[in-house]
Amino acid sequence: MATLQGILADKQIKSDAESLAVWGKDWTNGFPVAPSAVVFPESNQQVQALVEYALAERVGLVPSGGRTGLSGGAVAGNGEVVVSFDRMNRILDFNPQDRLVTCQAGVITQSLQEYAAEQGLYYPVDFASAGSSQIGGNVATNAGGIKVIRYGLTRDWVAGLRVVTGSGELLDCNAGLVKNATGYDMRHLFVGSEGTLGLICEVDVRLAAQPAPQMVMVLGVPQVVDLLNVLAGFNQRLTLSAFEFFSDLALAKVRAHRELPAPFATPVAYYALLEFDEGSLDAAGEAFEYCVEKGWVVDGVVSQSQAQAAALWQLREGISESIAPFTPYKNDLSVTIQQVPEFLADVDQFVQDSYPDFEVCWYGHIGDGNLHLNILRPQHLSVEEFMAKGHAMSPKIFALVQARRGSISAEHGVGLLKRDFLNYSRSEAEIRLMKGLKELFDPAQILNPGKLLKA
Ligand code: 2HG
Ligand code: ZN
Repeated sequence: MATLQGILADKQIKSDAESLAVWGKDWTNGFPVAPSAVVFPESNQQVQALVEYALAERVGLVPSGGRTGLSGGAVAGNGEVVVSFDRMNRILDFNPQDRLVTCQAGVITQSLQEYAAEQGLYYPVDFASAGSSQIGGNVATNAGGIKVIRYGLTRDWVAGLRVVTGSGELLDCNAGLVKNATGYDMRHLFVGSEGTLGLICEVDVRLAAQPAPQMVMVLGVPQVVDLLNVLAGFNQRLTLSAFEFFSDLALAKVRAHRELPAPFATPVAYYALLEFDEGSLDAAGEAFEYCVEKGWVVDGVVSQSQAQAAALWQLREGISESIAPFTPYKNDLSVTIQQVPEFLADVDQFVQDSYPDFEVCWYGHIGDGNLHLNILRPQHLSVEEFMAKGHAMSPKIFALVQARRGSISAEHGVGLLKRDFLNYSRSEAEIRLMKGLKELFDPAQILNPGKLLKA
């Protein structure tokens, strides 16, 4: 009989109740948490041995990174063994000519950002949970975040992967090459596969040139439709690194939570947060004046120092944490940028018609079409009552997304939360082919069972 003790040292195995509770879940609530053990491999060979073990014992493996996910992708609810990459957290190699850094999957995003800066380079994928999330998890979910309009998603920076499939084979995909026209690029299949096709052990990450120091502007924009006019007005004059938005309700929550000052004296329905190179300040000033003349923007503030830039970013990046105590009904949706105002109005209308006492707290990455929909729980409803209403709401909201050929999960993944709704964004034929790929890479269905695809 195969045993975990035959593969790993005692310190690499945990099965006490507290550890099972901690490593058995991510930031998503509401799913049962019941892993049988948590293991901490230290090498690709140990990961392979764990897959052999799972095949022999017919037990599921749930890969686990920083557990900051919001779709239950790292929840182990069924006696699975959680494979944590916490001990595979070394940077293995750096190659300045190729601007490539090879990371073990458990390297924290922020550590990679800092390492890149030490080399005079830049890792541009960034988001509020960068201090805890891990590179392997970012790749598994194709993490997006706040710089996508300039730098793209995690996928764009993955130059190679070492992955163990559900058959226990270690694949070496693309090895850091820029050009490689030898057929199917399996690296990209693993990006966003949520641990269902293989366990990501190592990632070759391409780094970018360091940008100039950044400046941040926050603008007051009364109408949603004008957020896109402002975006176009700035895009015509300069290169933006970020274009985010939040509603006045979102601002109120984050300000109360972090005791932050208002960006300007009079509240406005929506705010845009823009970031750009300091050399673009004059062009940004021109764009600002143009937007004010047009009546799209009624107020604005620009950072005078790096500290002020960071303080303004808190107004956006602190929102998710600040509303968590309200146990919000959460969704992460996208449509093409041009459809954002109409889509947002559709959702607002639906919520108002169906649940007039619900408040929508809008924010997100509007510059790339990604809206975070958070509906706050009214005090008179218990968490259970509110979640039941949320459950009833989901298919209706997803139908609005589907009507616009949008995505029911723009950047947070499918996991358990969206699994049963995948058909709102992917066709029957696509889902059939996805299941075929799952069968090919994980014939015994041991990798992150029950996530992304229904059995
Ligand atoms: C963000 O952009 C994160 O702040 C979290 O993706 C979004 O909690 C959310 O809805
Ligand atoms: Zn986001």
